[in-house]
Amino acid sequence: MIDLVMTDEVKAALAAGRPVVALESTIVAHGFPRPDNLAVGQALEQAVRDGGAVPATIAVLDGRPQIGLTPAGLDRLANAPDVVKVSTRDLGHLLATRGNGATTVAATMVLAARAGIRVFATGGIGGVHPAQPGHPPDISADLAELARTRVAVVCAGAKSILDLPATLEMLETLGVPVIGYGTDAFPAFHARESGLRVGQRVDDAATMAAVLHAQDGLGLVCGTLVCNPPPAEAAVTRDVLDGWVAAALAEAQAQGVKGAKVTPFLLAALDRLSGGHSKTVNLALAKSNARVAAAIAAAYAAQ
Ligand code: PSU
Ligand code: MN
Repeated sequence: MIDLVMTDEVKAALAAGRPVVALESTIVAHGFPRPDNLAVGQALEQAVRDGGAVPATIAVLDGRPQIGLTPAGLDRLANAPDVVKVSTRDLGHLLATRGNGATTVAATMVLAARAGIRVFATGGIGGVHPAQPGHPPDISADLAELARTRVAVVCAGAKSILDLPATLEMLETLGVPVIGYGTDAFPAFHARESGLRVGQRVDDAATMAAVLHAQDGLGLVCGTLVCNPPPAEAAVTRDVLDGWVAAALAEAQAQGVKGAKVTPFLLAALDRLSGGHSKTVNLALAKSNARVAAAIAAAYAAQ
């Protein structure tokens, strides 16, 4: 077995059965521009602590999976020039070649599950990208991972740059539970509503933890999507959002952006087109998700 490098704090919490929340690292290395991104990573860890759990930011450094980062490790993740975006299929090669990687939702789920962490917070998951004429379908590996790895992912839905109806259908096809946390709506990341509904609604952390225990008891191996709408004071309306997204997609198409570069390109374009507001919403919702994840992890550990 590959060794997981854990911080002392994470190791002690897991050994004692205390709540731990996994955090992804692509959002730090590639989701927010420098120099703000280090502060984003720190803020997410603080939000998990404020919610009563231990944060475990997950990444790969020198080919070794990190479950929890030291301050120096987080700094490296945010600022080193050679940190690649790593999804599940990239992990083996990155480990074997001793590379540095920021893990997507999918790769973070894999490593969290290996470490025995049941709850994970992110901003928004990847999903089905809008069809582009002449291009094959682009569907994030986050969806496949949610179908086969037992980690609950607290998010504000799928990123608003995606085809949300198609993403929701794919989650249904894959058998992934999609649960609204205090809402019946499937959030649209920057907006609290997408016009789509979730499968079920849960209003408190204890019930959410009970759902996870019930899934464990059935031996289900899939993940769970816990959809927490963005905080009302930061969220934008769907009309505003639709305008930003249409413009960002048009830029990506005009420039022929493809593959793993699509998501970071669109997030950067959205931020420019929104005059920086997109980033403000992204940070507010990621912190909110970290707090909710901490509450669910605490309730899960207590049951
Ligand atoms: N949401 C954000 N910022 C991000 C991402 C999501 O607000 O940087 C990242 C996540 O790590 C997610 C990834 O797993 O984008 C999806 O990329 P792709 O579509 O290439 O699978
Ligand atoms: Mn893709």
